[in-house]
Amino acid sequence: MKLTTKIFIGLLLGAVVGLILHFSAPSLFETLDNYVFSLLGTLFLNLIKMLVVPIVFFSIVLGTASLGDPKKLGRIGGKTVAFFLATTTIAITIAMALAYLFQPGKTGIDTTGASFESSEAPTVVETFTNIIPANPIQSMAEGNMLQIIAFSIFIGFALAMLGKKTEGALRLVEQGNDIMMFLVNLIMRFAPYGAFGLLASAIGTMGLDGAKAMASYMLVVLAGLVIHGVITYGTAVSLLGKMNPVHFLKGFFPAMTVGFSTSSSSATLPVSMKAAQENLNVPKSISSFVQPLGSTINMDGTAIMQGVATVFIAQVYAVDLSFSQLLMVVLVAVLASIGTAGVPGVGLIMLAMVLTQVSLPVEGIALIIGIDRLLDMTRTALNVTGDAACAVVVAETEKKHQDDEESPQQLHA
Ligand code: DAS
Repeated sequence: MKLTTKIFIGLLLGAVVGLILHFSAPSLFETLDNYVFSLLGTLFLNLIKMLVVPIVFFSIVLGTASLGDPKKLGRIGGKTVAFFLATTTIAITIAMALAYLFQPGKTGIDTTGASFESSEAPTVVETFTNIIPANPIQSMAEGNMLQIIAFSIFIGFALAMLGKKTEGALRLVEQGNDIMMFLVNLIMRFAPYGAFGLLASAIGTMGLDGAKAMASYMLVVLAGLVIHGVITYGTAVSLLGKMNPVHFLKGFFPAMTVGFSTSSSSATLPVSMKAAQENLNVPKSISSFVQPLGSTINMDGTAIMQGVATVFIAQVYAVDLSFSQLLMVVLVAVLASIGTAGVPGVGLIMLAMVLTQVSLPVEGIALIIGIDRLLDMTRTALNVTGDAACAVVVAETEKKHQDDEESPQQLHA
């Protein structure tokens, strides 16, 4: 049986058991929650939290190193990275705006009992000044994600500049990243049981309010994905890519369905590149640079989930996020997407990192973990679409250069 099906079953069972116990046997629920549901949920959450720091380190070092020498990155690389950073920032901004507009987390769920340290929010200036870690090992021990990301970018940059001299170290990082991806897949096998425990506990505690909160969270994320896909990518493809957005959508649809069904940008890459080259006339040279890079460092769908989830969890726990904290969420999510590899469930692990950075309880993930696999399918479809939109735009803007570059050859021909 497919893992997705198992997670659905865990999800459904958790919701049903939680609701039945909530209304018919609250005392029995208490006992089961303490010895079964919370145990399963905490185990799963800790497995996820265990991987956050090493995944961020290895994947961002690798993502940055794969950009190569900035000088060699050149025009195409510069345009590609600029497009990725711009669209990811727009994505998370749309996501947080929608979450504030529709307030999915304001469901009156009583979370006053929840205890978590919400450290004093740093000002905007502090946010930027203390990005550079005085002691990277301490940053890792404390889970200071912005500092870990900054340190990882420096290491990746050094690997890119030192090239052959440090190919051994680069190989080591690649293997470290492979180990992390293996562990993500291993942990996701436990997801059905974790989803069951977390959902039974959450629904059993909150009743229908909890179910309503999850449903509204899901709808806001889906709305963000559609708005970003239609407006941001539609505008970029038609204005910059000089392509009819409907033609773009039709041409790339086969890859979107593969992204949806696999929940993995990396697994979808061959189909994404084929669709871009054959249906959207993106030159192979541009497609084979932009799309593999994008499947690693560009995940707008994931950023949208993280933006909505962060505001949603803050609302559920009645935490007012300050402006600098919101800025921090954008920064961390954009920088985190540099490393997030395209495998199922990795966005959820990165969400734990974003929540840590703004001192929100990672336990809040319990509310959304059950339905995350479904959302993972939808956001992966958007992730791969963003890479294709970038390829179309870069290809169009490169045309005038390619004409110039081709004309000398024509003269010699
Ligand atoms: N499943 C990831 C991808 O492949 C996205 C995510 O986990 O958010 O793009």
